[in-house]
Amino acid sequence: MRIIVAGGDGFCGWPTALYLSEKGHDVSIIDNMVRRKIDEELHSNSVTPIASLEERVAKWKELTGKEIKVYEGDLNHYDFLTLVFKNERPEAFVHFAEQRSAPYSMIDREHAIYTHNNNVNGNLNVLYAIKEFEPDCHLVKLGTMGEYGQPNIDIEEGYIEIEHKGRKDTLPFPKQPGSFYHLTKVHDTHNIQFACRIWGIRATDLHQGVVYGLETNETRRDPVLTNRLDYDAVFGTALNRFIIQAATGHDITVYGAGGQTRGYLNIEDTVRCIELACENPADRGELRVYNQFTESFSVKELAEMVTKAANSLDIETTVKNIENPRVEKEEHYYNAMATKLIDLGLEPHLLTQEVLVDILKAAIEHKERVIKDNVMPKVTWK
Ligand code: NAD
Ligand code: USQ
Repeated sequence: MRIIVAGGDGFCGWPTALYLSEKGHDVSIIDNMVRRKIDEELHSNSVTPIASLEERVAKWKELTGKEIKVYEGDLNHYDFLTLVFKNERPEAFVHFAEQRSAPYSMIDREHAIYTHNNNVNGNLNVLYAIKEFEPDCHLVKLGTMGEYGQPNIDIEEGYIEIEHKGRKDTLPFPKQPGSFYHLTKVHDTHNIQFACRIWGIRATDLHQGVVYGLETNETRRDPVLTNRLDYDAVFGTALNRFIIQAATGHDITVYGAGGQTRGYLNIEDTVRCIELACENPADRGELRVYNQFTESFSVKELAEMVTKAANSLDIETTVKNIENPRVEKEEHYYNAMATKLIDLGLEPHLLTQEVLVDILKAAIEHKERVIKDNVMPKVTWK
């Protein structure tokens, strides 16, 4: 298949581009490199040293003979996007290219507005490009489990059957997102749903949980292919942060009571889920929603698991319940469904002690790169 991976220089996008290329697809990357610029803005970095995108794709070609084309540009520049669509004529458009940090979106008004402009308008451009140039192209869009929030009922996969005053309907599951970032994903979902309904676009919205890990079979092939690994309080996500904190002797930062429960998945499952979504396109006019995670944990449980893994390498850790910078439920019911990707053939890589120790070893290898001042949270929701 001809597949565009937008956001193909990022944490999820880069290993996905490699995986799809390895599987024999004709892959092109779109990226405007804004994530690397945000590192400069935040005076932060990836724990793992990362090569430039140019070096990455050149190394991939040298090792495999496979070419991944690169289009450096912004989804918000419609002329640029038009050109890519005309050149590539994509059969699937995998859309990772958004500002994905909740804390970044909550820094101040400018960052909230940037996140909304970048994400909502970029996605609208993609919808228009599909309509205008490749109406059969399947949009595989990265959404988030955080669109649903933490309701006191089971979370279904996108839709819920409701009986109200004697009548029944299947309706979108209610959304209660927890940051301006998570809100952009809800807006995207609504725009995609509308475009499917009025223009007959085909789309799959992957409501992904928090991703952990860093390497896949493809990125392990050479240090130049290594993936990024974020640890700072703005872009680092819970489990990866805890592992890096353990590696550097920092306290493990559980926010508040620590009962916050989310769906999690290994980056090795992210790449496979994208492949499954691409191989099973939605029908014209259909918006499919898959919940993309494999296991649920509270942050308290994650801290305990990381402690055990660290102890097995003779590393002592301290878990600290620090004041929660976010406004969120700290103890709540959480039972989310995620069966559709399993039905399509996903075989989850579960969070074993072995997996934790593996990520911990990668963090230890590069621990001198961690800028300690970036670890404690400074952005607050209020
Ligand atoms: P990332 O920031 O590492 O990667 C995103 C990439 O998109 C970056 O390389 C960035 O430069 C690029 N980009 C951003 N805006 C762009 C634009 N307007 N035009 C072109 N390129 C642009 O993020 P990630 O962790 O790889 O996440 C990828 C997607 O998956 C995001 O949409 C995110 O919301 C979603 N997601 C991520 C996680 C996670 O735990 N990392 C979990 C659930 C969902
Ligand atoms: N948390 C801690 N300590 C930390 C960091 C986080 O207790 O040091 C807590 C947070 O308060 C939150 C939970 O861990 O309750 C998850 O936070 P996170 O930073 O790991 O994840 P989140 O902000 O939700 O965002 C990440 C990605 C985002 C994606 C989302 C999936 O950055 O792109 O959409 O995970 S989900 O959480 O399912 O919405």
